[in-house]
Order: sequence, then C-alpha cells, then structure tokens
Amino acid sequence: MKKQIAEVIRKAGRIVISSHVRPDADSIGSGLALYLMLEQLGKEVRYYNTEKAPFPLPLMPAYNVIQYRQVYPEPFDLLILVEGGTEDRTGQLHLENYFTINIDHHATSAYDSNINWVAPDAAAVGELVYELGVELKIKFTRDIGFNLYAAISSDTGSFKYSNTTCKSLRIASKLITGCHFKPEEVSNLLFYSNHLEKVQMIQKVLSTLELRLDKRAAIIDFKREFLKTLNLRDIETEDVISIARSILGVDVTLFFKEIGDDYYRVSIRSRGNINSQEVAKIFNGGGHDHAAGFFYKGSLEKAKADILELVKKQFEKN
Ligand SMILES: [Mn+2]
Repeated sequence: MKKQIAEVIRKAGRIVISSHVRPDADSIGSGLALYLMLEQLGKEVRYYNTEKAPFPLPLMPAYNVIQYRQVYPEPFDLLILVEGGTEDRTGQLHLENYFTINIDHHATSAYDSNINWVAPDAAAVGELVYELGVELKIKFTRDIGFNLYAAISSDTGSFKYSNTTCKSLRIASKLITGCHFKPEEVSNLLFYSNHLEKVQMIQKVLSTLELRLDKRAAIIDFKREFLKTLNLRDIETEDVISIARSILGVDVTLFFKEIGDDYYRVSIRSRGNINSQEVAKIFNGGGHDHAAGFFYKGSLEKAKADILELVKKQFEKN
C-alpha cells in the first residue's frame, strides 16, 4: 500500500493535506511531517484544515503552514486525508472532485477514498507517515522527526497505552537517534504546557467522579456551567480521563461532555478484554478497542443507564 501511495505522490505536482475535525497531536503532527516531506520532494504543498487545533498544538514545528479553509474548488492533483476520509470527518466538502488518499489507523475508518491505507495495528498514524517517508527516501530533519515523535507519543499516552508496540518504540528510537531533538522537548510541549485554567477544569470535572458496577466503571462529566467560571479557550480532556482511568480496579471510564441541552459527547476508555469500540458502535460512534467516542441525545441520567447496561454485558462476558 505504501509503495502505491509513494508512486502516486511521485507523479503528483500540487498536493493538499487535510486533518480531521477536532484535530489531535497525532493528526496534526503527522500532517505537518507529511507537509515537510512533500516540500522536500519539491512538491507544491498546501495544508488546509477546517478547525483550529487546541493549545498547545499550535506550538508544534511548522504549524503556521496550516490554513483554515476549504480545499474545494482549488485544483490539486492529490488530496491526502490524515485520519479519516469522509466529509463529516474532515469538514472538507466536495471530496469527489479530487483524487483522495486516506491514511488512518482507526478500524472504523471509512473506505471512501480512492486509496485507503487503514492500519488498525498502528498505534498512531505517525507510524504510517514515518514508513511512507522511508519509502520516499526522505531525509528526516529535526522538524519532521519532532512532529512524528509527538504524533506517536501523544496517541500512545507517552508509550503507556495498550496500543504501544515494539514498532512504536523502534520508530521513536530512530527519530530520536537521527533527528536532533530530545524526547523531553516533546513532553514539555505536549504534556507540561497546561494553563492554570485547564488544571482547574480537571479539578471541577474530578469533583463529579462516581464509581459504578462494583467500582469497575468510573464516570466523570463536564458541565457547560464550568465554562462560565473558567477562562478556557480550548477544552482538551484527555488528561482528566487518564486520571479517572488510572484508578485501581476500574476497567471502563466514561466521560460525558455536555455540548447542548440533553446532548453529550461521550468518550469511553477501557482495558483488558473490555471493548470500547463495541459500545461506541451501538451509538453510531467509532474508535479503537480501548478508546472510542460517540454522541448521545437524552438526559445524563438516561445516558449513564443506557451505556452502563452495555458495559455490564461486556463485564458479564469477561
Ligand atoms: Mn491517531
């Protein structure tokens, strides 16, 4: 697959990249690394997203090449979608007017593009972009390495999550060896750049913590009223979920983010044999085995009851 993609890239002159909506460090780091690689190959490259990335992602190297706009109707030989190839997922419209490549590691990814490189065994799409760079005989500069390391480091929770493989570590090691940056620089940017308001947000969200199903399920929720007292620009919630999921004996963590009246975005994290994706699918969501998400319409109490019912069934099986 990567050989075929490399071939298409070699033949293309004008290439545009786009990441998914609510972009994360994997999608942005991989997109930026890809941008720099294509530039190195002498391509005319653009990187168009529909949404701004939350802090601290704008501090990533070369971030300022990203523009916020639609790809259509500008002409390009090739449109590369990082992590998901549908109009919903990218926010980009009229994709049918382009030759598209979707590079993704979500098993639930749509196979709607002309070429779909979907590798669920990859911990991050950054691993795939690294392999593509090797295939294209790219010189791995500091900024390319930094962005790819940040992508992999972020999606593996600093190489802590169950998706971390020998390959993730091998690629990370190669990037550190050849690209003249220290892992600590990436950690400082991604994990130690919190604004005070964010830590105060975590404090508020953790005050909602409750344990259910024999303390095997942890539930936390973000209420819209929190926004009134906190000067929050972006709400990045992965850290607060990590704290709840770290509790000994907790196998499933549910995070409810209130986004409208009786309307929630639900994140689910699990471990062992408990499958987050199976639960998310029932509500038309997606993700990975141990991390998934979906939207829920209805009261918070009903949401908790409905979802815990499904989680309980998984507990009974495992
Ligand atoms: Mn990812």
